[in-house]
Amino acid sequence: MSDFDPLKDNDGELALQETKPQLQRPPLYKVILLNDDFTPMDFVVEVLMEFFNMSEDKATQVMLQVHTQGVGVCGTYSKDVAETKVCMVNEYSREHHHPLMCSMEIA
Ligand code: TYC
Repeated sequence: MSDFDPLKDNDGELALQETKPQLQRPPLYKVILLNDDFTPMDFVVEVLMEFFNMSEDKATQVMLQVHTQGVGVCGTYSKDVAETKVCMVNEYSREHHHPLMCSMEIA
């Protein structure tokens, strides 16, 4: 009978197969604003400053990007933070009777 043992490296020692670490970074999400024809520009700038900590200049730049291109990125966050920001912005917009839409997508 053969002495071959697949669990050993056949010099009498146990053969240990190395495994790759299974850790992966949690996915990030982009929070995005969508354009519409009704929300006033200053309201969008205010939202970007209040909820995304942008300077007035940066907020104006992002608002104009959304206005001309249809969509713009407010920031990139973990899933929980992105979900919270989306909810807060949409709730705030509805409270002020504006149709502004904020949503998220995987980065
Ligand atoms: N298009 C809007 C207007 O002309 C302004 C606007 C910009 C609305 C960005 C939404 O996410 C938005 N008043």
